[in-house]
Amino acid sequence: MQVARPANAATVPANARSQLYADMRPLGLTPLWEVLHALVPPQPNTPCLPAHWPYAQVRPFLQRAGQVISAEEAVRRVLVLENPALRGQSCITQSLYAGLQLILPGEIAPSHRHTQSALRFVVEGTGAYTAVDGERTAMHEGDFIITPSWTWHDHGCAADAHADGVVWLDGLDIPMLRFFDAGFAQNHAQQVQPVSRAEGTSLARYGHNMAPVRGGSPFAVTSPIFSYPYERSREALHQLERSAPLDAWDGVKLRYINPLTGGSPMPTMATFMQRLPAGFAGLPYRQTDGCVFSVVEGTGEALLDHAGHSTHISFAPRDHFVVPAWHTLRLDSVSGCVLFSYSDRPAQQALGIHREEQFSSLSHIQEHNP
Ligand code: 1HN
Repeated sequence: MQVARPANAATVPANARSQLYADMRPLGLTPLWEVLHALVPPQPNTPCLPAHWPYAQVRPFLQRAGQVISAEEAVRRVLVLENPALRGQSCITQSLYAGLQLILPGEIAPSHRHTQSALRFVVEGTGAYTAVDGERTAMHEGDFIITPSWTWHDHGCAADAHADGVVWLDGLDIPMLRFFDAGFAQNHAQQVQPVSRAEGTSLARYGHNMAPVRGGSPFAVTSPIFSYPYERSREALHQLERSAPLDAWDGVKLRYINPLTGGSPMPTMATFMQRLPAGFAGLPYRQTDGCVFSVVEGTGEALLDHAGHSTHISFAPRDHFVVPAWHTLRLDSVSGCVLFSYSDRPAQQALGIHREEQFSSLSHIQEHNP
């Protein structure tokens, strides 16, 4: 019996392969062997770039946006932080959205709901509130607030608030829902949803290491606490700085939790708050989850390395920066600082694909990076 032998480059006419590709293209057929290496890279090779949005440069544009459109007309008056390598795609990493939202005194941002989960991290100002599912919470600088998937939410700002209004960071899982084609949205019949619970109810029920005896989880897989006040996170970090050993990579870093599960507050996004003590020089690490940082207090340096390229970000309060997946990061601070951050880690963990590599010395980094 004759055995058909696979052709190799030497025996095949020069144009036979390209002719095959051209002939089968109309059928929606394409050769895997031309793209295999790019599809399954030896290590993550994100198209995202590191980027830094200094607040001193961003703030004037937010204020100008406040002069050209109302929150009501815009629905949400937001400047999107777009990754420089992904312009036009409204995302800061391939899986995460980030934007800075401004609300001015007396304005409302009308009520709606969507399947995308959102986090708010309050950057500047006081006098605004956000409402989730009938309960309002006042927004203070440094507070971390959740809008669970498919819950009605609107925002407002007191008429007597500071004229520059209130600015917060919005973090959403928009690209993930786009990837899954699972996005739905609806407008509420009323611009401002009715209040049905007293302010502070969710924190009293779930925010004191206690939980109601009966009843399940009001927001399914999302935390029942929708505002995590900065006052408490800050105090925890400062106490740990004084009384417990530092982590050589992170300084003092805590993750926010869903108190009913101990897991992340949202199914798609993890959030963190960390303190780098004065004089801290962190060791390098890299993770498969690209991470968005919001600088709360103090100044410092983020030193990134990826595929032979180094990036140095000198950050100040209210700045934002993004560390893409598998970029080696180390954090330094001469004065001491506090950083909020979020990533898609719980989604990766649910899929069993999250990885982290911690380097035990500064020189080690050279050996590992290509
Ligand atoms: C949204 O609903 C908010 O509720 C902010 O404040 C940003 C970006 C895209 C889609 C929905 C908000 C958003 C958003």
